[in-house]
Amino acid sequence: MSTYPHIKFLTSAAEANQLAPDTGREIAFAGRSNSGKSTAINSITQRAGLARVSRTPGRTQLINFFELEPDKRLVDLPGYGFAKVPERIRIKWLQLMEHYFNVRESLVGLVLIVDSRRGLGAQDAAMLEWVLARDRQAHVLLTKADKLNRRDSMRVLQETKTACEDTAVTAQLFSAHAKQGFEEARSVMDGWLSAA
Ligand SMILES: Nc1nc2c(ncn2[C@@H]2O[C@H](COP(=O)(O)OP(=O)(O)OP(=O)(O)O)[C@@H](O)[C@H]2O)c(=O)[nH]1
Ligand SMILES: [Mg+2]
Repeated sequence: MSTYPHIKFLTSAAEANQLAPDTGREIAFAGRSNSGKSTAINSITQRAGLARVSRTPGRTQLINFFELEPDKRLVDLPGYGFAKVPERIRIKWLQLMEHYFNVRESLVGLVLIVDSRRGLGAQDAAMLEWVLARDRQAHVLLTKADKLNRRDSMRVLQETKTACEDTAVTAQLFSAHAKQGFEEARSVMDGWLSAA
């Protein structure tokens, strides 16, 4: 299974006109601020420090593009749901995300990052609706599973699956710290990137 040996940072976009060329296939990572998006990208690609891990929630206000190989990309989307973000930043985020999801032909799937201690929230559900409405795939990573005991982590996984049961959305437990769920995530992503 691929661990993407040639992955490299491609470009950052703060504005709609700065997106990477819309060719080939790409997978976007989205989630609340501080849910563990950048950490998940680093873990799945086995490249510590590739996507910056923030100490201050909400720091990543850019769309960051990483190239796995020519015409295959991962995209780290700016987080949402951070209470202290000013209204004008929130509106800008919404406009940039709407633009991205509306125009992006190369987007094949969304990896939705959800802190397993919080579970799926209203904004996460809205994100899933956006991608499902555009006939894209979606997979939920319930991160920081190392913070829960086995019983609680199984409960949140089951609740997430139940919430998504009428859709094609899949879900799994994930922990960067415990190195849990990397292969499962990679195999979902490889399937999306290689499908005809
Ligand atoms: N215990 C534990 N902590 C984690 C895990 N993954 C991420 N974290 C921590 O969660 C915090 C946020 O991680 P990031 O990867 O920066 O989260 P993000 O979603 O990219 O955050 P923004 O870019 O600010 O939206 C960091 O302090 C990480 O060390 C995990 O699997 N287990
Ligand atoms: Mg980040």
